Amino acid sequence: MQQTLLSFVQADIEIGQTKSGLTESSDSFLTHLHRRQKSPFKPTLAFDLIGKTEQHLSDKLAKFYNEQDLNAFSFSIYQHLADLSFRGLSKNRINVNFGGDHSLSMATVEASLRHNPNTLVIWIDAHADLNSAEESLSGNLHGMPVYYLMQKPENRPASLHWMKNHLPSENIVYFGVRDLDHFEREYLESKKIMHFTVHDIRTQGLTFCLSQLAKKMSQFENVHVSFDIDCLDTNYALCTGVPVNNGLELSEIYSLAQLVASSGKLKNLDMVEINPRLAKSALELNETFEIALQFIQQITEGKSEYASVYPTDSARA
Ligand SMILES: [Mn+2]
Repeated sequence: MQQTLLSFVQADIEIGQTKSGLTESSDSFLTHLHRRQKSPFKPTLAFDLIGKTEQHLSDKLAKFYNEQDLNAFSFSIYQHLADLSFRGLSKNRINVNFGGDHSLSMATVEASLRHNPNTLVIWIDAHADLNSAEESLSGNLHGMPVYYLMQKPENRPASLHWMKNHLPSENIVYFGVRDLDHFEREYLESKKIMHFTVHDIRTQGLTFCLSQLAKKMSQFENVHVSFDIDCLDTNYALCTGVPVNNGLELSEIYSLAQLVASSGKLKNLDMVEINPRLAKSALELNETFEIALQFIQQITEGKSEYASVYPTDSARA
């Protein structure tokens, strides 16, 4: 059977939020994958392990309410992750960064931009993750990555000077976003950042939204997809820290995945915020990893051979 080889980085970082367990996600996913490889419905994906980087929650939670808090923290793990992700990309195949919380995308998007500044980021998430430390109510870093990616390097706090590239506001598109605070809403409007809320997708139609996205993708050489599992509706087992209802359906994320696959431009992919410890059962965790696996397969190969065997929209209808 023809297999697709992908680079795989274990981005076991969980300090961007407050629930332990995200550092176990990539190992659990690999266990799930190995079990699946022994089943009759073998995935066609194979992963080349590039490396692993770990940052566990310690007793003292990392909270960031201002620049001083950011500068008091060592981002060496993030810097290391950026190097690993860049190494994965340099192998001339699609790289997957399996998280971890969404703060890790500061490092992986930095790697994508280092690889090619002409990169479009597609941020698939219930949240915009667009707060500065000063604007954040929670002080959780996983709500801030896009803000710091979009800052000019010289304006960033000293602890983020390892980030050499900046993400222009026209280089990002949001998909599935629906839980925005006032600051983020203003930011999206003032910077004219392209975004498709779930409401937009339902009122304008998925086909129209995807055609707009396709037009945007055509202006770029490379695509980085940052996939937060909480983009999906809470009907699905998500095992995630900040679920938001009225989310995307599986068929919608698979259509998006196929569009990206058909462009042939995907280079780097984040899969974040699946916390095995938040699963109510082993079955529930399996379902979530199965969604992740199918999404990765669809977005890298443009097909899924076993979608009918495992949970799908129709099975849940
Ligand atoms: Mn997120």
